[in-house]
Amino acid sequence: MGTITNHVTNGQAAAAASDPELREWLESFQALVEESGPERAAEILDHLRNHARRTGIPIKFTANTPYINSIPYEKQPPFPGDQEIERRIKSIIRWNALAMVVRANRVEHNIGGHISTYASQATLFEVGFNHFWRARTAETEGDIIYFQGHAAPGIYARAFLEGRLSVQQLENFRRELKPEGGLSSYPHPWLMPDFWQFPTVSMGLGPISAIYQARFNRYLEDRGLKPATGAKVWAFLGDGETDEPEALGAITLASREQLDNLVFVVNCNLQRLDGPVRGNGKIITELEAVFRGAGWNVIKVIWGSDWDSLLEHDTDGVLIERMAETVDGESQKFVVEPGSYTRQHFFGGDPRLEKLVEHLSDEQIRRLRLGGHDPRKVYAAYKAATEHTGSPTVILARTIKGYGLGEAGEGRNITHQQKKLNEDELREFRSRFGIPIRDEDVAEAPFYRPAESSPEMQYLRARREALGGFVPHRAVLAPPVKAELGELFKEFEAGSEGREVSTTMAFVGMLRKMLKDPEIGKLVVPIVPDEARTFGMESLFRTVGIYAHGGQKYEPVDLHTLLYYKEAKDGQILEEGITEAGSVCSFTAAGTAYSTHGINTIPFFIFYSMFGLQRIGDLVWAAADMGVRGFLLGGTSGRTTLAGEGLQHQDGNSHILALPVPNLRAYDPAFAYEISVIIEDGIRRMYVDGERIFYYITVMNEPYVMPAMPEGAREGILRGMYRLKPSGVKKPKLRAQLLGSGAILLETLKAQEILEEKFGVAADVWSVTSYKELYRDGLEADRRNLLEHPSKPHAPFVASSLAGTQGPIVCASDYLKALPLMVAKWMPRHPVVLGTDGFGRSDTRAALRRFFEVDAAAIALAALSELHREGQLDAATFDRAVKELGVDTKKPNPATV
Ligand SMILES: Cc1ncc(C[n+]2csc(CCOP(=O)(O)OP(=O)(O)O)c2C)c(N)n1
Ligand SMILES: [Mg+2]
Repeated sequence: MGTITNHVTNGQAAAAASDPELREWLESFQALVEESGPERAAEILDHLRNHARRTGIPIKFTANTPYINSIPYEKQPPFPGDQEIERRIKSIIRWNALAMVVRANRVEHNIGGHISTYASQATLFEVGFNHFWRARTAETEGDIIYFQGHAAPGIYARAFLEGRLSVQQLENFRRELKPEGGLSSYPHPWLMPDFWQFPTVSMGLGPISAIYQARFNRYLEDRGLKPATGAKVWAFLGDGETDEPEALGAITLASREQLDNLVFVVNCNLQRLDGPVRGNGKIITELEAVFRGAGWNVIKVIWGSDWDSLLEHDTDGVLIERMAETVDGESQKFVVEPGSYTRQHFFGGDPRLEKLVEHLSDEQIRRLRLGGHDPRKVYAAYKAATEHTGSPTVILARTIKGYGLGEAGEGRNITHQQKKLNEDELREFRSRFGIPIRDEDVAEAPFYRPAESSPEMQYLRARREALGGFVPHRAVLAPPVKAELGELFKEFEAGSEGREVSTTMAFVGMLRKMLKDPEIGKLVVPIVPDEARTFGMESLFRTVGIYAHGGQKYEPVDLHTLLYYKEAKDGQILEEGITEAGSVCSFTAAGTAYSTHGINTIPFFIFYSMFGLQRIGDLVWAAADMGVRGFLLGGTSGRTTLAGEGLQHQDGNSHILALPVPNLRAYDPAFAYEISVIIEDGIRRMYVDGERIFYYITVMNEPYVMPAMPEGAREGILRGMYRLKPSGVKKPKLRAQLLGSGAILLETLKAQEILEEKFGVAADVWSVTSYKELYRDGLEADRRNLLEHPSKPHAPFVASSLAGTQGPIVCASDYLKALPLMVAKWMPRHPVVLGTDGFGRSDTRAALRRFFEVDAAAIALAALSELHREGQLDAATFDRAVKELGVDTKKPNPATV
């Protein structure tokens, strides 16, 4: 203490040496710090800065601090563990993680896996495992950890030491289809439901999910659904990963909401898959500015303990200056080259720098450890992060990709893809980390697990016991919901009694009732991305409130109205603003709380259907992997139902995009009772029976009278189709079967009238609520028929429903024609399909339906045309139909214009 230069960290000391005025200022500032303390010094600096601004003096803006550790050596807490034993444990895990990948790729060339990511991350994980991450127990909530996906081998290798995974399972890394089971490539809760909690490997999804998870944890606390605890959400991400828009896109939410229960750890190994993340720049500096600018607590862990004394002797600040000016591409080079190179190119050129490392051999220079590989530095950062309050923390930890791989990949551009090591490389790695495997065995890359009685194993167990058990670990914690919801939905089966309502309004009515229900009411989580008014949900603002951790600090402009914008700490609605990505993360957090927290929250996320699966499909895929429960509501859906909005808004796609998600049930209902049957059954299946499914339901904004539910329709609604309105014509000559869905069902009913009244065709109308359900069912029947004895064939539901019917089948929906076509083969006759392939337009519903050829006239003509082709209808009647229905047969194909 005492001299100025010891406290100057950015090279200003060098300038001060030749600038007496500056030196004087620095000395008096130093005196201020010593006499009045750092807080007072900071206050005075603030005043000075403000004064300078007021006087019009331009002050440079920087969100950066010097390129050194945020926690100086003097403030570093003592390391509480046995560093030597922890190093040995970590070395063994390193070896097993590497062996797992090497062995897998020997047996099966190109099966893949990653060595170098975990190699760079081992210390960042091990300090967490040994000192920070609490498991969930009956008493403690447990921390939530998003592990970087392709570091999975390291997590498996640790679980192997912990006795949670067998040699056999390790052998079968990436061979999940082996009869005895294997380990999934990356964290996939669907495939390892007792182990992984959070799928992270699609880059960017982990970080944004972690932010909303931390926020959702707060929401549960603020609403009294769980006690407030000190549990943290930790998210590990790669430095390359931060280029994904999702990774950084929600960081201001985290600071705005003061999520001090959230810690990001960015593994800054300066490399991504192909090469350097910022060869010509500095990723740590860039991220520091971004996160600090967003209001995060930023902790840089750049240099290991070996650098402490060098920095202490850097009295002129030249070392810090050199650190700041070295671009990442160059830093990477120092990892690959010998110490002599670093002496010459990093420490060289300035006698003061050269002198700093005079006492070190080239080998010692090469081994100067970086912060992310030094447990003491990492421990200090984690401790500070967990103790910090008021904002989230990001730790920017400098590591080396492929650490310890030497020639085989340490710091090399090829290292991300390195999966095979030869005997020499294995031997070197073994020796470097001191793994007790004999020379003659090393080529085999055998797994190594010390005896149970060894100090390593005892230590490892003791640490995890002290922290409550093993992580990661997933379990289903919530008991089934005990709700009998039939009564709740009864009113919707009666119809709207002449009132015109849209299915969205009907859904909102159901939501309102569910929110009031004594059993499930508090579990319901409505989520909207700034569309509540679009969907007529604003009445809920007042009744259940909009969630705001800090309550409402202003008087809303519409306070005097009945439905004013009410924000409240215990508000129930998650009004996310314009972020479908963020909203779906909330949906996922709420829909997996049955596992994460043991709470059966039931999310209803309603959004513009075009900006749903199409925009955030990968997040929905990850939610599906997690066994999410809840309801996605695609609002204003249908290509021709959303009048006026045009090409980008009108959705005729989403039911196609819902097809690939295996556990997503997708419905396109037309009437209130169809929706209520689907939701009631859905809640029962998910929350009472515990099925790993979730729902996508499209709702529309077109108002019409909701009919009462026909007798016996329930099963058909759920399985995908039912006969809604049989023809009333007695002894007809001609017949037709009209299948309508969602928005187009009413057109189908109109077509039925036209056919009966004008052309003597008796048409039955069917409501198809889900082509996806029909498709799944048909495929399963086909498969059974393929595998089983032909004497007892299985009939697809679509086939048995239409069996015995007569006349052409016409299917019409507001979605792509591919939907009905995929079940066409199981229909008794090949159907005519009408749909809305092509770009939408802005116009009225009637004009759009005419344009896309899905209006009543088009449906009626399709039936007549088919009858004509079959020889049942004469040419003159067909021509009359074209004329009377006003169909333009020369119009271009809407699918391509
Ligand atoms: C969305 C997405 N795009 C691409 C990939 C393929 N991928 C896997 S790891 C990786 C590089 C990761 O680099 P970084 O984030 O720096 O992590 P590191 O391995 O260096 O820790 C890439 C491109 C992916 N998993 N997800
Ligand atoms: Mg990286």
